[in-house]
Amino acid sequence: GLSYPERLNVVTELVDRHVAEGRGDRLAVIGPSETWSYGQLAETVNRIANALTRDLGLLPGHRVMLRAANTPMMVAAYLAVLKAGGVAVATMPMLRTGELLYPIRKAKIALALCDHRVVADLKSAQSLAPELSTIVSWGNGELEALMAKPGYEAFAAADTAQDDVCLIAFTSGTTGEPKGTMHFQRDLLAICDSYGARVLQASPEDRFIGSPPLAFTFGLGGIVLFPLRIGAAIVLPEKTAPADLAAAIEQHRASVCFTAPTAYRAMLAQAEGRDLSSLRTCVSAGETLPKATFEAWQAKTGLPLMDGIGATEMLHIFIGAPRDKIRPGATGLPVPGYEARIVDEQGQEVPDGTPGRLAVRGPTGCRYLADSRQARYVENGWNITGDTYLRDADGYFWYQARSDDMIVSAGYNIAGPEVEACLLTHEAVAECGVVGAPCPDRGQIVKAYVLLRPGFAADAAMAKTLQEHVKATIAPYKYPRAIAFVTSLPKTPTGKLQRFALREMARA
Ligand code: 3SK
Repeated sequence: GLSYPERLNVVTELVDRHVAEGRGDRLAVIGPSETWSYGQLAETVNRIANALTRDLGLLPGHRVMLRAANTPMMVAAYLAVLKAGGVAVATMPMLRTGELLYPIRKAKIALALCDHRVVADLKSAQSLAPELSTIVSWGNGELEALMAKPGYEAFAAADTAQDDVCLIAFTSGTTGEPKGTMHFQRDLLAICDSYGARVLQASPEDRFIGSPPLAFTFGLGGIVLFPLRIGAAIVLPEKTAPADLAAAIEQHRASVCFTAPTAYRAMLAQAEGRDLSSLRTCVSAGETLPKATFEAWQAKTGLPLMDGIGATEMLHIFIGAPRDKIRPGATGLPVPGYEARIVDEQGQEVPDGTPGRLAVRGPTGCRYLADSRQARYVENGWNITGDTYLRDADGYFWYQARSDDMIVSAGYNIAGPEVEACLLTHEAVAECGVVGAPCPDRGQIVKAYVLLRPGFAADAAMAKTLQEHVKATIAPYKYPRAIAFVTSLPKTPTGKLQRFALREMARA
């Protein structure tokens, strides 16, 4: 098993150790306009940690919201919160005012650090949630003025315990409210020392790149924690759309890539002529990896896609396969340190070959922030993932379906009920149901079945209007790419929407 000292601050392990052991000049972060060595990263982290504790009143255990795209400053701000003993609550920059309110209120956040380019929505959220008393932006000189103070270049890491909570990652729920998943200082090392060391097996010469936002723990682990643990470099391109990712791989000779199958497929389609020969390891997660995508990527690059399933609740990937054990079509084997099994509705293990609920346990696991849904997600110490899987006789796990209403589109988890709630705020919508429809490119797309109020025309212009309404109200990636106008929706006798019936219609 993995064991860590009782007193543990992850930033000492992830950053300062490299400097202390003479690796301060090694490349740590390659951004669009700045490149930092490990020494420069350590100093930037220290300057922010001093600003947080000396100027902004941060005490160990305080929660700090972080809001930015994947930039070098976002990485440094994240690490600074951890080094100061705070709790990082990162949010995706595309979240809008309404979506920021829940984490602010639920995690009782008083302080936020934010890239000035995406501060507008956070300021609007602040006007509705005054408990967020302080927002400090960077990129406009505000945070930089504090960081520049004399004596701020050094900072002694907070004396945190290995089981102090250091991050809360919010996951979207199927039934509306997101859940805050809490992770300990030691968890951030545990994923590096299990998946990172035993499955990924990267080297300090590697350059890591990827597209998932750092607020999604898939991105945090793959793009930040795994490289820092081994003293490798992080590449953070300005844009992470598939064509931009391929260009950045070529430009920076990136060797380890973390993204979703959708992005690998799009890179195949859009990266014609790009030199991807620097790639050595390509991890695919966030949605199921079709065998056809595995084969097409291998044909183009000569590399197998390393499939994996993780969960925000578990922090990172818990089933995957090292490259010499990959079976195309299967997600893989439990990551060393984790156990996985298939259980029935009563929690009893089912025989190999039988589909059932995937249950997992290991060094990381689900601890929701003040949420009664904890009991539903954890049964006798086993985390129930919400996916239907089967295990074959060789111990490989094969994905069957999702057990809930979550739509997984291009790696994004989108809760159908949230999109429904948004559509219902439009004057033309009387009723609606939102489900995932199969899509060869994105895995699934968001499809809305809409019943209009009398007097509104069910035409292409209305579909466009509703799509724009969703994009303007919640994060744009959640908008329904397909809209079907209907005259009635399938309901139970008690009037509850039958999403399974809509899913069948969407499959037809
Ligand atoms: O498989 C996922 O969706 C996931 C979620 C959180 C962290 C890591 C992964 C791969």
